[in-house]
Amino acid sequence: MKNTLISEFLPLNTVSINDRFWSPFMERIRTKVIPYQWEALNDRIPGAEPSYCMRNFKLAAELTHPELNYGVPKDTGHAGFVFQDSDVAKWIEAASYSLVWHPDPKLEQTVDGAVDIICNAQQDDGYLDTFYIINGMNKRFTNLKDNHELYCFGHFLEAAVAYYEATGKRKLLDALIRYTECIDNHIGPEDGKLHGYPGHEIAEMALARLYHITKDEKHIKLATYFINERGKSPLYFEEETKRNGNDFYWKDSYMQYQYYQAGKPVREQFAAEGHAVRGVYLYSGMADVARLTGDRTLLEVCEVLFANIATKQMYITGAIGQSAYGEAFSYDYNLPNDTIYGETCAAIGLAFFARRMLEFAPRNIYADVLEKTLYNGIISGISLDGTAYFYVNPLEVFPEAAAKDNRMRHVKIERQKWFGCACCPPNIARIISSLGTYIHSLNTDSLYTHLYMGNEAQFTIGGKELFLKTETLYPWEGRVDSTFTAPSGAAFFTYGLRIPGWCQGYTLELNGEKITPEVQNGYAVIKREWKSRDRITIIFDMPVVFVETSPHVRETRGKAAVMRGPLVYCLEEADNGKELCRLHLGTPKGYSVLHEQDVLEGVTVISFVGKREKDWTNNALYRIMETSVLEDKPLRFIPYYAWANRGPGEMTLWVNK
Ligand code: FUB
Ligand code: ZN
Repeated sequence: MKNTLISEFLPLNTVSINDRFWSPFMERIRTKVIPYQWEALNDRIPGAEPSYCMRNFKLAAELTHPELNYGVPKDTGHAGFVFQDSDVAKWIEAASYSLVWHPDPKLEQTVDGAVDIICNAQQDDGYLDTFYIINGMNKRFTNLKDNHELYCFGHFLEAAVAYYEATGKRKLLDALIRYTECIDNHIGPEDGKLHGYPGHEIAEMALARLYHITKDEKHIKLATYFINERGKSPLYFEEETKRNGNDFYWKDSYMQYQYYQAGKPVREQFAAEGHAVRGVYLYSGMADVARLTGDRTLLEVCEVLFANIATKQMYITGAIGQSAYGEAFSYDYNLPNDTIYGETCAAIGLAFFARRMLEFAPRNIYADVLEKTLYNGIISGISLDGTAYFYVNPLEVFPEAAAKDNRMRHVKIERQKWFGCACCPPNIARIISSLGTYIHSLNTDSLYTHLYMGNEAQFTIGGKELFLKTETLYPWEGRVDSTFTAPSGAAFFTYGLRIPGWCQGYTLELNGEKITPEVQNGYAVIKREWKSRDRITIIFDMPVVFVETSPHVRETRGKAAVMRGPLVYCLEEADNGKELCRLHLGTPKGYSVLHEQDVLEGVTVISFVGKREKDWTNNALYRIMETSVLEDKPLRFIPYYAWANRGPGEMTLWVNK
């Protein structure tokens, strides 16, 4: 496997999306979210928790260059979380992607301004973290476990690469290359360096991305070191804790160092454990390093970890992280719906992981998870008007419980304008604005389509340049039409189209003729010479289906979820009244599946006559069980991602069978 680049997703600048479902999301990110988040990072949103992010950078810049005056009072300390810097990094990344598909000189100027402030805070030796620049550089690198230096570094690397790729501007990239050198000078295997690694992973995948640009072996070596050193005995975090008198918050927890995925070497970790975002960011970095260095043992662990998540610890929406305690994975088949954590960032991290596994092999198990997260558990994190966010994504809410039951303290029933810990909003912005890089992947002799949406892609295969234009109303309708254009002549290659795991039946046509190509790992593969006007039409059957969970899952016993295509549906109080727990699916005789353009920015609504448990004649709390207690009740389901856009109320995804 050494150095074989198995396949790569087409880069953002070669894919343009024009899609009925996704384009409005992308436009909202561009026109509302990115400008709104810039205001939030500058503490200019009335009524929202201040971010302090840019204020910290300005202060750090003023301390570094006393001749500068951004107007931040000198006695102001660092404010917000230790990882506040990462918010602007994610924002720059999102803005960069949007500049690729929608050039905007004004936005570019704003980013340039932010980059100037950030770079003014950089120290002579390349160091760049406002928490320590403001609080005392003598303390830096003394708490890699908890203080997020390498996390902020990783986010900035991603931002720097994205901004460079979008604009060709090197200022931030060069600053980050210097910061990488600074870290390399302090951390690594050599004597005299700290044998540490990130307490919150992301630097691993960010360094892999930097390496992609620089081809500097030092960069991939550092990523590999972070991964291989993690969890080795003697445990760096333990030694660091003792040496520097740091706290160890998880010492009495069942997780211990596995909270950081550092309780054992990564190759001995076979189930996803600990903080969920950290976990999936680490696994994504492991997949990158495995691919770039040809490390099969690392790939095998990634496969095992992916399977553990997808088959035992993932919600039907693609949400992960079952436990608010530690924002963490918990144990197999434990999938509570109301006390779930399901952080938006964790679903995003899972999409990163799935995308990377697809680069190893086009397998629909990976693409199914990618699609599930994108259409459900990720976009549930943002309101339909793009101005409010969920951090926690429950699958069931009962407003009074969310307010008064301590086990649900973390659950909000309405999206928030911003958060003190605002990791999720800019993370949504960066994944949606980079959606173009999640659709098709390419290797020397094959093109694969993993996600279906309206787009036009440009790629080169066998020395020939080709275009592939896709038109579809997916996920509302199952028909997808794709047409090749081959201006430099026909090209011989394999085209693989994903057959989604949810799909029970489909037809495939090539130039109007029905074909039945071989299906490999969930991809219909067509090997031929492709020429201009070759047209592939795939029509997925998209009936309404009821889905149940494995009998090992206690929380959904006797319940089923409604799905259509990749979308998971839910019931809301706004459509179905109170006490959703009394509703039953029954045995519906027919469904209405109607696209309602004026509902929730345009959604396909599913309605049918189900059942409701009748009122009791007396108002007792208990009674002897009776048999016939159900009455007919029209049920109206909306896509889960669109819930909580019509004011507070109950919601449930799982419904009594
Ligand atoms: O620690 C940084 C980020 O804040 C994590 O990824 C999120 O889970 C939140 O805790
Ligand atoms: Zn988050």
